[in-house]
Amino acid sequence: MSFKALVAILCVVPHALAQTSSATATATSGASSPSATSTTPLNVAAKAAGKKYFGSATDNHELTDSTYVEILSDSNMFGQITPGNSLKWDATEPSRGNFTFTQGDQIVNLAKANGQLLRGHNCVWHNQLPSWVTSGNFSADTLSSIITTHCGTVVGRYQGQICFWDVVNEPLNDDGTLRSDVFYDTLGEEYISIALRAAKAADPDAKLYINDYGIEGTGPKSTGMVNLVKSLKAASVPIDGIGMQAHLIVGQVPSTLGDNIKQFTALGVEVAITELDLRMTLPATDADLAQQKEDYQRVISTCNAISGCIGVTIWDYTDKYSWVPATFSGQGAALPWDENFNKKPAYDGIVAGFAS
Ligand code: 9MR
Repeated sequence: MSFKALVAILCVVPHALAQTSSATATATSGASSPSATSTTPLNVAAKAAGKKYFGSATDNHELTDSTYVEILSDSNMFGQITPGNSLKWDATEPSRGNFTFTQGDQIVNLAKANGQLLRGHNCVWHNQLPSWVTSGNFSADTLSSIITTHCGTVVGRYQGQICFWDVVNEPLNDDGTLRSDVFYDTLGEEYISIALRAAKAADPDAKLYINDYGIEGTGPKSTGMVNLVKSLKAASVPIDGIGMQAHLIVGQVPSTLGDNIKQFTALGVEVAITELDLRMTLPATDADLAQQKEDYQRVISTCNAISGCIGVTIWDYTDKYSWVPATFSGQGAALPWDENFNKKPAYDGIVAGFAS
């Protein structure tokens, strides 16, 4: 086994990364687009600031793109990888009891070969569920056992290899109440503890998270998360972290981001920013890109200032593979690299955020 692979398996954060990058640091973007000037790789910047990693999501179909893979695989740039789709329920247990890990293994093996940490995403979510789960009309007992088998098998498959797990994804409504889905409607709040306990049994050393969007600023949804974590802790349910997705809009970073991260860490859990991107209306102007740089810097420096905010993951790194345009018509340019792999001003904002 290589040193790099061993480091990843032990969930240890490697030290003393070189201050160099194989990626081109000052590539210019399109004829007139402003580009980044920093030569500091992002994971190096995060580690120098005392964070565990700076990471990126990725997806299997992107791994045939050699330019993409070369940048993704640079552990000075990305110290952590999240599989964007391949560990979800529809990918891992498409029919009951039949587990498939080909896609998941591909990304896990890539990260291990690169010496990168992994975040598992996810065990239980209302979305991307196979119809056998949503339409099974299962009793509470049966669904409980289905969740236990699913989370236990998926987390157990990668025991000792995936350091952080989004065990429960997006459980909250915007008003802070629990979302209606097949799990909640059948089992009530208990489905969350069933999933967390199964994950804990399968990998006692993994950090177990609840992950959601719209909990970046204070408000009813963040309060709902606080109450949920309090109630889990009161019941001795294993919970280690809150994942703040942070799918944000340029010019609209919540002013209460720092206060909110602090109210989460005050619960005795860690916080990770798990899916950061900052979208804008297209076409992107130079002013938009300058504002985006400021916004990335603000999010990163806010996490940087709070020791319980342990790392930041962007939801893929290049606009070429962002989820945004397909979901929000007319919007995009949300990531620090443009679709031609040129670094945007946002890149400098991230480096400055870790340096502040
Ligand atoms: O990036 C994922 C995209 O490829 C999928 O089509 C989509 C389906 O719901 O899920 C995307 O990832 C989501 C993540 O799992 C949870 N938070 C929101 C992300 C963006 O939609």
